Amino acid sequence: NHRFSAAALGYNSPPVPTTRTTMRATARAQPNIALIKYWGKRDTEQTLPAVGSISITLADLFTTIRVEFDDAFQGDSLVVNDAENAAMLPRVSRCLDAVVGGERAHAAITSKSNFPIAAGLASSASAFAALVVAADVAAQTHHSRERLAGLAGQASGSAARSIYGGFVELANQDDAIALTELCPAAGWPLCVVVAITATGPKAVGSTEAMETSRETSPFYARWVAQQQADLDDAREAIAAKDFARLAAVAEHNCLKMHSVMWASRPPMVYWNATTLECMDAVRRMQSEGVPVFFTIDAGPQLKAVCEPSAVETVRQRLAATPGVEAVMVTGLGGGAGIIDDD
Ligand code: 2P0
Repeated sequence: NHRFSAAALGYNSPPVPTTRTTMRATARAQPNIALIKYWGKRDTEQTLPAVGSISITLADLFTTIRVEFDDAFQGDSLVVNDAENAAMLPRVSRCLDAVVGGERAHAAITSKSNFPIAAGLASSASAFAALVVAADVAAQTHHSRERLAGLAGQASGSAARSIYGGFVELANQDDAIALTELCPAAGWPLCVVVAITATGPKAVGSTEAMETSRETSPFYARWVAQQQADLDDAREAIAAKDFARLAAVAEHNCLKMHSVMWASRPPMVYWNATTLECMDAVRRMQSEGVPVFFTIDAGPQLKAVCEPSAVETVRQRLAATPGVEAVMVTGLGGGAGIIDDD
């Protein structure tokens, strides 16, 4: 996946400098949805989370990132969904420094996602997971998968989980994180229906919102203290493929995280009226015996997790909920990997 230009190999001699090398690779990663949420940092420099988390990696939403290092580039550049993106570039450049080293050649990065970005759909997770994998192969740094997860997690806490597929646990260690694939996607093939209730960027980014919660929410310390019990409960539910048990702990953990946000100063309420309508639709399905539960992240979209037998019912009911702009249906998928785009 790396290539040396014809000039570097001595063909077409002048006027191209003979030392010029370009190295490139393209990777794809899927977003993940946390069932037991990450909210809060213990170290903002290293982006170390205050709590562990458990997520599912999705199958059909993805971000594709191409990284090309070239000695001749004058600086890094970033194009996201066909538009130059200066705002994200410093964070992307820092991530490349961490993967490749500060002495690296400059890079041209292009990113494309097939779903709305920056709307609470974990686009930073799929983006940074794909970025570290592409950069590692382009620069031939040969990091281990665990190391790549650590590097993705430094750029964005949730991105570490998108290196892996299926059900993934991120656990806190002394001064690092550890990732475990609890169950592969095919081992318990649940479905996710995403109800889009509003598009466009969110009001407050997660990084800033987490800090506000840590500094001001009276519930933050309790949130951190209770997380291990929720992780243990969810891990056991996944091992037993006990849908009702996973549903109960996931909804509880989600509502607890949002309670921390609501009680922050200033308060952070990511939901809109349609989010609540969707929650009500899920409650009604549950009362009818449909195996489904909801989770909501730092945005207004509702994600309904269900057994495959229920996916058509869940899709129809959420699509028919007033205010829902669109629904997306996906299964669970694998971790980040290189793709051949030539
Ligand atoms: C999660 N979220 O576990 C939680 C639930 C949103 C709500 O991880 O500051 O973009 O880059 O580490 O990973 C979103 O936060 O934040 C997130 P940073 P990130 O999925």
